[in-house]
Parts: sequence; C-alpha cells; structure tokens
Amino acid sequence: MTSNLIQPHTGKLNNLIVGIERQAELIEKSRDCKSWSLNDVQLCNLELLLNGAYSPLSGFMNKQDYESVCADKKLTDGTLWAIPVTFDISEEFANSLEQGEQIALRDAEGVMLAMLEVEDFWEPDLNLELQQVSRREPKDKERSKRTEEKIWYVGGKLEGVRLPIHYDFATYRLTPSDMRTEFARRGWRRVAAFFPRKPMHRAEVELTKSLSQNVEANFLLHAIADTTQPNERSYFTRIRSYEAVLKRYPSQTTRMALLPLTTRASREREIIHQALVGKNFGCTHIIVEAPQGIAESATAILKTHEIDVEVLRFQAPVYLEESDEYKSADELLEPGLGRRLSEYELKERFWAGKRIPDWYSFPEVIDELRRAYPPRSKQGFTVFFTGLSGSGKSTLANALMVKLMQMGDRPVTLLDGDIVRKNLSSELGFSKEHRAINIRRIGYVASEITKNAGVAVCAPIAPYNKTRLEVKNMIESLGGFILVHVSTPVEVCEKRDRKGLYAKARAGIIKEFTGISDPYEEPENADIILDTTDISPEEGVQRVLLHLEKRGYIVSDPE
Ligand code: PPS
Repeated sequence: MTSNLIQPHTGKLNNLIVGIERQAELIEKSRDCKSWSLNDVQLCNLELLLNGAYSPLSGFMNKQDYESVCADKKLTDGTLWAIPVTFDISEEFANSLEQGEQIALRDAEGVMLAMLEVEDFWEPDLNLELQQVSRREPKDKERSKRTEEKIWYVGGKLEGVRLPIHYDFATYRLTPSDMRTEFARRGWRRVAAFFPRKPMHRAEVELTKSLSQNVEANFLLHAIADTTQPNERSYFTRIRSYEAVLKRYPSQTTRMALLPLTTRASREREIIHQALVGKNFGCTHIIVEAPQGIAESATAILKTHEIDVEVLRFQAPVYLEESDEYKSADELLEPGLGRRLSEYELKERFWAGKRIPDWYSFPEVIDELRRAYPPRSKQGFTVFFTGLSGSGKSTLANALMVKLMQMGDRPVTLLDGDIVRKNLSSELGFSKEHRAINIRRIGYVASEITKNAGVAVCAPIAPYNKTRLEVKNMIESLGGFILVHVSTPVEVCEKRDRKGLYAKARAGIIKEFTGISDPYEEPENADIILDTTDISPEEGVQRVLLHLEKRGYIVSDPE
C-alpha cells in the first residue's frame, strides 16, 4: 500500500519493538540485570530509534560509528548520517559494565521500554565532538560541568518493549510507519516537511505554504517536541500555537505531527539529519530556514549519497508592505528593505504589554503567546536579599512584604532565613554543603511561587556566589529575579548583635559563623545594594519598589 512513497533511508524502515513473546521474555530477564532510568533527552532518542525514524540505526552508536559520524558524517559502512546518536552514562555506571551484558532501559516511573545489549563503552572527547558536530568551542560552563560530571557513552543494539508513553498531544504522535500509512491512504506522494522549533507567524506560514505549493507537495508541519528545555510552559504554548496556525493552511493538503528531536548540531548537519528523518517518515522535500550557502552544501552532500529529498529554503523573512508579501531577506533587491521583528523585540513587547503588529502574526497565535508571556506587571517575581546575620535582611524583607501585600495584586510569601531553617531545613547545619542545600530549597520554593505568578521574598544569608547563581538560573526563565545585597559591614552587624550570636561566635561557642569564622562572598551582580547603617527600612524598601517599577513588575507606588 505504501510502495509509491519515497523509500526510507537505505531502503528499510526499522521497527525495533519486538513481538509479544519476546517482550515477556525481556521483562522477565530485566529483573536480573542492571537498570538505567532514562532522562528526557535519552527518552527522545530512544523513541526515534525504536519507531524507525532513525533507520537504519538499530541501537545507540558504538565508538567506531560515533567517531566516523563526528568526523565524516558517515557510519563506518559509508551510509550518510550527520548527528551522533549516543547514550550517555556516568563514569561510575560505566565502571560496572561488561561487554555483552544487557541493561534494562526504564522511564522515570520504572516502566521498562527497551533492552540495550552493551557492545562497547568509552569516555568521549566532548569538546572535540562539539567542534566537529556543532562547529563551536565549548562555553566555560559546559567545560566545567563536563569535568565535574565525567560522561561516558555506551553503544549497542536495542530490543524495544514499548514506545515511551506520552500524555501530551497524543494525536500528533505518529511513528514513521503510521505516517506512511496515512500518506498512502490520503494519496500523498509528494510531501514537504517543516520542522519548527519556534512559534510560527505570518511570514513562516506564507513562505512554507508557497514553497510547498511551488513544488506541488502536501505540507507536513512536523513540530519539534523538545520537552527537555527548562520552561515547560513555553513548550505547550508553542504546540498550541501550531494548532492555531494549522487552520491557515488548506486542510486537504496539510497535516501536523510532533517529532521528539532534541539533537543539536551545525545548521548543515541539521539539514542533512532532517532530510534523512523526513525521508523515513515518507517526505520528499524538507523546508528549512537557513542561509543559501549552507542549504546548498547540505544539498550537495545529500546528492553525493543519492538521497532523493529536496531541500527548500527561506531565511530571515521580512514583510514588504507595498506588495503585501513576505520574502527571504536574501531575495530582496535592496538589502534592509521590509519589516521584521526579532524574537527579542517580540518578547519585549509581550512583557511590556504592547501591541503586536498585524502584519507580524495572527490574533490566535498572539493570544496563545500572551498567555505564556504575560506582561511583567502580571508575572511573578522573587526578591532575594542576601547579607550577613544582623545586616537588616529580615527587617527589609518584612517591610517589603507588607508593602507588596498592601498592593494586593499578587500573593506574597516570605522565606526568611530563620523561618526556613525551622520549617524546611531543620536537619541542616552551617557547613558549606548544608548551606547550599538550604539555599537550593529556598530557590526551588521561590521558583514555584514565581512560576505561578506570586511574589517570593527571600532573606537568607546565602554566602556563596555559586548557589546564588543557581537560584537565579532556576527562577529567571519563570519570572523576575532581583538580587538585593544588604551590604551592612560586619562591624555594624556585630555592634547591633541583636541575637547575641556574634558574641558567641567570638567566644568560639558558635562555630562556622558567617563573617567571623566562615566566609561571605560579596555578590558581583546584585541589582540593588543596600547598606542599612544609615538608612531606614522605609528608605530601603522604597529603593526596591522603585527598581521593581523600573523593570515593569509593579505599575504604581502603593502609597
Ligand atoms: S545560610 O548560610 O543562608 O544557609 O544561613 P540562613 O539559613 O540564612 O541562616 C542564618 C541564621 O541562622 C542563625 N545561625 C547562623 N548564621 C550564620 N552562621 C552560623 N554558624 C549560624 N548559626 C546559627 C542566625 O540566626 C542566622 O539568622 P539571621 O537572620 O541571618 O541573623
């Protein structure tokens, strides 16, 4: 029935899910072998291997194929493949492995999805991989994370027991074989796939529509369902925004599906990868947003390997008001002509509650995005006070809380050092490790409050830069984060000594006391610095309120 469609890569579509009897055998066997709990990226890769989207791969790459793909975009047998499909494990787990042994791969709930037979395992040179595959140098953060974590890869064949379970958008989750059956049923022989990672607006819709119509192909909106990104809200918004734009295409010739693709690489490699995956799903064309030179070099590589998928492209679309049309920036006769709005400008408009121009997007897409990117005055935020014991953090935090509650537009929660230590962190002491755990807990609670449009006012000592930064990273994508350094000098704090703790610390009764016998790292990136030696709590709070106003989180002064 599906023979009129384009052939899969190397001619055969894999289905690595084994028959029912073998499934029962594998589940039985898994009780006696090691288990690995899959993270989100691994789940996505496993799904694409099991359902045949990554045909002809029949498992995670062994060392030879990995090195060959990284260096030459080929498997060792010469088959074109652009992106390594690897399985990362900890060094500790690698040390426990033996060649030939089986590992049961399980989802977060413990459901066994597949059995991996270990062919080999090795410590990859991840910096080299990044240079070869992504064509960039590692960032400092990536470098240090790698040195800390020590990642190993394990390669081997897979036997699938079941595909990963999805509760979100289930109707759009199609295997290549489902898709091919559907194409055949609908009489679709020529299909152009587009793999968006960002919301689509008028320009993308108009251009993908005209590019596929020009080659008389049906259109598959194959949305990249990457749930591994930190802000899950934006994932749901994005997919709902595609559902909205779908109505702008002719229904007889358009289909939407989700593709759990998390791999990242250079643009050229991504185009090749999309062409191969698209081919496996039965697509004859792919539409990419890429510069001409890159699309051409990817096309040349596909041709050399006799891959019969055509690459259609556009880049940096602009709106031409006079002719009321959208064009790739590089097709303009006069560079700089036409209107565009960068992603940053768009978000800034949403956050400031400004109008989005009609030429840019559809009302239904804007409505969807407005819900995910409410104006700052409706977003949650965290004010994080840090400073020595007795510096005035709690006083300021309490006064700020009262002012914000007086405004009444958001629920306010106070996470003061002492309160948290009583209720959340009662088992913790004051070692560096315990302080880090304490601050991470505060950060987690504050991030949940911020996510749900509330206000968290935190006031721990939080003496270390690293943990303060972790908290900032946890919160920033969910709402506002304002770091206030209460910089009252230690001499003033000691003189105040309201709780008598400095005296005890000096006498050696309290050990590891911040500012006396334990360090306090001054923040380098504080949004506000308040020394309470000579200012009243009212003045301090006013400074914070003015800052919140400037950033757009509050719209008017409470009094
Ligand atoms: S930390 O470093 O952020 O985890 O500290 P925090 O949770 O804010 O707790 C600080 C309060 O605990 C009391 N306390 C100590 N502080 C610092 N060092 C030592 N060794 C210590 N032992 C007890 C002290 O009352 C702190 O409260 P504040 O409100 O800061 O004065």
